[in-house]
Amino acid sequence: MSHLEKVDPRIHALVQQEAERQEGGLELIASENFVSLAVLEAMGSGLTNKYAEGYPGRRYYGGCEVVDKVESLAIERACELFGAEHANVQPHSGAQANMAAFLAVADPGDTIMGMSLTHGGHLTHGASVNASGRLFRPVQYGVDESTGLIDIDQVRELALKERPALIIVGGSAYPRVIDFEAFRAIADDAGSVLIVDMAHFAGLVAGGCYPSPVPHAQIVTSTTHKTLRGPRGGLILCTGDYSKTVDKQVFPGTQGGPLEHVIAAKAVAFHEAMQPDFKQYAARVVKNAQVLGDSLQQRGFTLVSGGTDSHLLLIDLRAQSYTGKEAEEALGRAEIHINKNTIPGETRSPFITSGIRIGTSGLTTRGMGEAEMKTIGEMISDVLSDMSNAVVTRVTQRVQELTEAFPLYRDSAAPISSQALAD
Ligand code: DSN
Repeated sequence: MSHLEKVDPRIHALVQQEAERQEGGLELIASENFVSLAVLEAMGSGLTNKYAEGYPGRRYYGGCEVVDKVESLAIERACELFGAEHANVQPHSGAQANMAAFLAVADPGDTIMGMSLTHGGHLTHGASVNASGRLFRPVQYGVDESTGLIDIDQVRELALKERPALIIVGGSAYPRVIDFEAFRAIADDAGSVLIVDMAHFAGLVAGGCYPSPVPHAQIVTSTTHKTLRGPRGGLILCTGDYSKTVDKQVFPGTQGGPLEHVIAAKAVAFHEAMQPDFKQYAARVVKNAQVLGDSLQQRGFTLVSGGTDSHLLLIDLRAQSYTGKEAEEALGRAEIHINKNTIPGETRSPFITSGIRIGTSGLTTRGMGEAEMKTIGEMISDVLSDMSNAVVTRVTQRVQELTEAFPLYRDSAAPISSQALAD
């Protein structure tokens, strides 16, 4: 019996239940992935007990000699993995990384420029409901609605008119490659700092199948848990001349004590991403997304931008008789997990939406390939064209066959719920 089971059987049971849910379903949420047991073990370690405000060698607490080594290793590996001059591995999340990056180059009240949320950007890139849209003066660019591609002429025009302190590019629902060089040229002409939020595609950059923003942007922010397949957390990379200001805005600017157990897990994930098989993984993620996209297109679905260069697909449901919310719920009943998502030109609320977003990072981690993606495209299409219980039941059986053929943690040395918690 694990300690957790002995001390708190209710939470233990819920952890177990979630482990079974993950094992038994098809996780196609584009921002999710499955960490290795090594990452999980580092995250569940006693490093959580240590306070370490400050940075390696310059802490506000004694006894930091071990966590200094952990954090230094994480920094060193992040720089090596992405070819960056400086890394800050302390942001607790992508949102925190973005806020610290913004405050490093802009003051409250300054103009900032980011891609609108409904066009594939992110909440933290200046949306009115987010602190980024309240502390700063946001101006937003978008995609050309007829192509689904970033309208670089609009970006240039807006940047030269508004002369923002910063331009941020990257987001949560843009499936295509971004021209970072063009963004940097615009930022230079407008007197702005270029920040790239590579949260979604960081693992693809690490695996060499998506262009790196690092040579072009002064600051690159990321999460570590999406395609990069690390623990839930944030990361900032920057050029040497921004290192001091970025570090200052993470701590003491926006955060207190770093989560050294999570930083250790980030270091493990960076190490894993430097192994040759991670390159193959990243390439398979993209190929799988393309095959799944083709399969859905063959069944009559419309993909925003016509396809993908990454791990994610954005499906435009305006020609269908159901909303994104209804699609998410119907697929969820069959244990196929995707999320409703706004699309460019959205007219419905973010709780309803006219689109869904699908990603292949998680199922690729499970070992699924092109044949499974074709099948999954058919399963998604079957459920969405007939949401009856009979179809859902039939598809759920196929989901079970697939998940049993591609175990997640079940056949590992220890199950997800007890690896980090075992005696
Ligand atoms: N909420 C994340 C996503 O799903 O893309 C981004 O922060």
